[in-house]
Amino acid sequence: MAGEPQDDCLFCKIVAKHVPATIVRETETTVAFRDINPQAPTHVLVIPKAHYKDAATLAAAEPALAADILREAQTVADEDKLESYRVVFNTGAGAGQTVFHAHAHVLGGRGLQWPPG
Ligand code: IU
Repeated sequence: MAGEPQDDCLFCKIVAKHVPATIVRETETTVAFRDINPQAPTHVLVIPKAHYKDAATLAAAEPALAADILREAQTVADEDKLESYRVVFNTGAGAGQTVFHAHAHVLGGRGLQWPPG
């Protein structure tokens, strides 16, 4: 069924607390944790507890949950006192997606270049 936990999904295991992560926020529908390989002083991943393979699939199936992710990204930025920050949804292997459970990268705490690589 759409959104059900997947046995082979690392982020589902983080949601279930079967794999450790440095969790900074948790709501009824989302978890936010520090990226294990940070690319900026703040690098937090905000994920839905429900499993969707990418952000577009999540938004199509549960738009309110996609909105929860964006709200949580702002709250993470507020809590880390970021004046500016970037939210990235890598979608598809060609764009650098390596974990196929929807997630927003929240990056900040240093100058960020545009365009990204
Ligand atoms: P990507 O957009 O799918 O490439 O992002 C996946 C991120 O998950 C990436 O930045 C990894 O460093 C991060 N990550 C993690 O935080 N903890 C883990 O155990 C694993 C990956 I594996």
